[in-house]
Amino acid sequence: MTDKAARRAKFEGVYEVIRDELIGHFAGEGMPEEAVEWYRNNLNYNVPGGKLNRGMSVVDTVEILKGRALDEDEYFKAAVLGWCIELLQAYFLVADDIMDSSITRRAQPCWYRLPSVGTVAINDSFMLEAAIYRLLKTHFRGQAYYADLLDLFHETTYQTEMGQLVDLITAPEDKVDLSKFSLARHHTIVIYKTAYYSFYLPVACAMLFSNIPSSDEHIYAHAKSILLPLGEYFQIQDDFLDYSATPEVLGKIGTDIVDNKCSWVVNTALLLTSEGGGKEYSAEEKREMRKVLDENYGRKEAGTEAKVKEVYERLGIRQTYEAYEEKVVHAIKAKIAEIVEIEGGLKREVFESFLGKIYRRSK
Ligand code: DMA
Ligand code: MG
Ligand code: MG
Ligand code: MG
Repeated sequence: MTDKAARRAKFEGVYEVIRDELIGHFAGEGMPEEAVEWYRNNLNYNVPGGKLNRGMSVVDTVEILKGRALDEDEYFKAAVLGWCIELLQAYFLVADDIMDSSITRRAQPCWYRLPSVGTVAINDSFMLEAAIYRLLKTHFRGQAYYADLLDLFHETTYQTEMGQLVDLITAPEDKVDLSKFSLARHHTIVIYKTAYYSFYLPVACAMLFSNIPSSDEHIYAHAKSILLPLGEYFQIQDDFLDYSATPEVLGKIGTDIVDNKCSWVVNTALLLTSEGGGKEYSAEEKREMRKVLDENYGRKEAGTEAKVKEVYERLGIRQTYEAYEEKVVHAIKAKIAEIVEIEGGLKREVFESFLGKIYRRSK
């Protein structure tokens, strides 16, 4: 087993413990056996099968901050925090797939798409969220930073929901209006719906766990100033892969074009077909491509999605993306290099490790 696979297996081992603990509590409330079975299925179907980047980052970050390997108890507790983030993610994804009318997730049908599940998935998503607070109560109640941890999860959940709201209302099903889109609107959406919970949350959890006091606000603010741009880059990758990756590799079928989403890809296409952008095309060609986008984006009719993708190919969005990726990674590396490492503060390796996990990812 590679070192990476072994680290993953160890982290997954902790899932078994917390799952059984959650089910044990649920059964202990005298719930009927069929409900116990339902809850177990909900957890097993929706929580463990992802990349686990967010969850494992808590453990990795704690190790980096402490500058040593963790003892068994420290490892277990850090991993519980990691699984709390994976539960938060599972909660958001079960709901997100309903709202985005998605078909598959992690190479299996979306939970709500199972005929035996349907709209019960809405309550199941709430139960995944509630599991976070059970775990925090069981394992962290006695810690001085318990209130900070609760506050962090609540705040982050709210931020994500704000982002989801803007994402959803910018993409009305019945009214396509590409002039409403902009990279500024996209920036707001992705910072809120993705960057806080995927990048800031794991590091802030690890910082609290490592006893960096929340009153050291400047340290948390400094971490945020690097992690939010990293999160924006990550969601731009997600937007790009939605159109460019095969479902076999991605584990999910892209829905952004049909769903009328304010994605980085369509915003880039709008820019390249605007008067100032895309210098290699004549004004006539740009008008023509923009017309194809206006008439085919966000539509359910057969063939419309393919027409939009044709314009993306013609515009060379893949090359634009590659150039974007190199530029943003350069800028993030420059921010990381600015960190002055002091005792009890941040370490450059925390951010380098995150960047290493996502740079040029294909899924
Ligand atoms: C992801 O947005 C954000 C949250 C909070 C789940 P998305 O709909 O682009 O995600 P995905 O592509 O995984 O459905
Ligand atoms: Mg989605
Ligand atoms: Mg979504
Ligand atoms: Mg997406």
